[in-house]
Amino acid sequence: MFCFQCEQTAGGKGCTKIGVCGKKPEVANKQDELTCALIGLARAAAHGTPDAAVNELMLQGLFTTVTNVSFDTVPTDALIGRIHAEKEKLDRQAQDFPVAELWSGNEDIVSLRSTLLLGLRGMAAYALHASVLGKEDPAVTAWFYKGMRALGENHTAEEWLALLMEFGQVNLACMALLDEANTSAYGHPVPVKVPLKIEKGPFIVISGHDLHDLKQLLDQTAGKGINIYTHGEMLPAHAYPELKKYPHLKGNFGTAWQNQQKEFDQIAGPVLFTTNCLMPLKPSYADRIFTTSVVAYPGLTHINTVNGKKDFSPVIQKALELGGWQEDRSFTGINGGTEVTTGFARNTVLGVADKVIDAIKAGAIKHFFLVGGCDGARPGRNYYTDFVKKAPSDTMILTLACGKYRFNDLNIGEIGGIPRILDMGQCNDAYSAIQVALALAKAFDCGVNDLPLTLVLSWYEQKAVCILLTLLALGIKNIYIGPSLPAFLSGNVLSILVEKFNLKPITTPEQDLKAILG
Ligand code: SF4
Ligand code: SF3
Repeated sequence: MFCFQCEQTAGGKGCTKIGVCGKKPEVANKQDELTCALIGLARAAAHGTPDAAVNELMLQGLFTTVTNVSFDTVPTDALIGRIHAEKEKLDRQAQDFPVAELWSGNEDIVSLRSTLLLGLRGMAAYALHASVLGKEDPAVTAWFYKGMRALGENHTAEEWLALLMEFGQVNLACMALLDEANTSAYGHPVPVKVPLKIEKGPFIVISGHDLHDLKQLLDQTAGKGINIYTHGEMLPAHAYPELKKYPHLKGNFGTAWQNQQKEFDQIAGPVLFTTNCLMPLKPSYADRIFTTSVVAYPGLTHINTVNGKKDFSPVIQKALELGGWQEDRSFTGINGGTEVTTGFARNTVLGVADKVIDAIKAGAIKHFFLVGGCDGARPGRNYYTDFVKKAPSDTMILTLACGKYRFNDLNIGEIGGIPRILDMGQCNDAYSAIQVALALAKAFDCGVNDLPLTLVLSWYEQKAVCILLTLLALGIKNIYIGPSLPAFLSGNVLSILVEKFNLKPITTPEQDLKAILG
């Protein structure tokens, strides 16, 4: 096996024996085969018109290979079979890409090609979430084929860089599509305080990014005496009016994904994983984990879509069987807080834009930091907690994705009635952050790079890759990135990004704050 797609890759170079994430060699090899089959499908699509089912296969195939999504070869094998069947229908001549060549060749070319592939994997997740809500952008869909075909072609370094920038723009369109899908289905997020307590009685914890799965689960549990708690990236769901209206959507359980093996120990309710990040199971809770969509783990009950609907009865049954805890249980965030706030997506923040602009002009707000991205297990990730704690009291912290659990239970005060930590949502809500930045730049009649705004990002998996490419494609410079640099960026490719975009690896909170604030 070879895999170097995520931040925790072995030795900062690549997993070759088994994944640090727990992915076994046979799973990694099967996912390579799947990727090569998808390149074959993209080639075939150039000679025919892929229908909705083929488009969905493309998204599912790419999303399956995202870190902490699938630990099972069986559904991957089934996908490969379906991809080959569709490829035959589109063009019998089209060849899969040779698996042996997927990660080999000139170091810089492999780096650039891999960056595009990993970005496409991330974007597929967003496109799939939008598609289950009935939203599709033909230009985005078409680019999956273009990008996957490109992986099987020879390009110069300049051409690969141009493809990466084009991809970044397409991913912006994809995040806009998902924003439109989420807000048109569930309304615009509003600020909301979310308790970290589990009430007595049966409950279900739902993890991952898929709001449509949550909606179906809420409908199917209504009036059954079962409470629903979000976990990980599902937290921002509480802010959507059409989801928050359910009285049994009670609160949030646990923190970011890497703490699940500890937090799920002896949990008295089932946990449903709608997307990443699933970790290898521990015996103390293995009997109560359920998967759906592309998430897969051997031996677990998987909830399939039948006629466009999911039947969560097995999860509901498990919740009733386990019965929950006999008394309310209080939990805290990483810093001891008992509640967290979310819902500061673009509509809310732009709704108080006048106040924000006045506060900047009056000097009450000196700087904005976007401190967000994926979380992970590395000790160096305390940087982000310390950064937020040490940021001066006249600075605002925008945040998103699961990296926020490092500090979202902190109370660091308000500026002019606006909390200093503003949770904008999931990783894909980077779209909201971009909209806010563009609106501020317009109000001040300057470029985004001239705003008192610095992005301090944490990365882990491939959705972070597609977002970073979008930010670079928008010309955003001076982004701080950590806790370590991607193994898939070769020395030369990294030099180009540093030179062109002034991409900076994080150092210490003190040093970086000093450099930013001068
Ligand atoms: Fe290693 Fe990350 Fe790949 Fe897992 S996803 S095998 S940890 S590089
Ligand atoms: Fe987190 Fe896995 Fe990336 Fe959507 S849930 S941000 S790591």
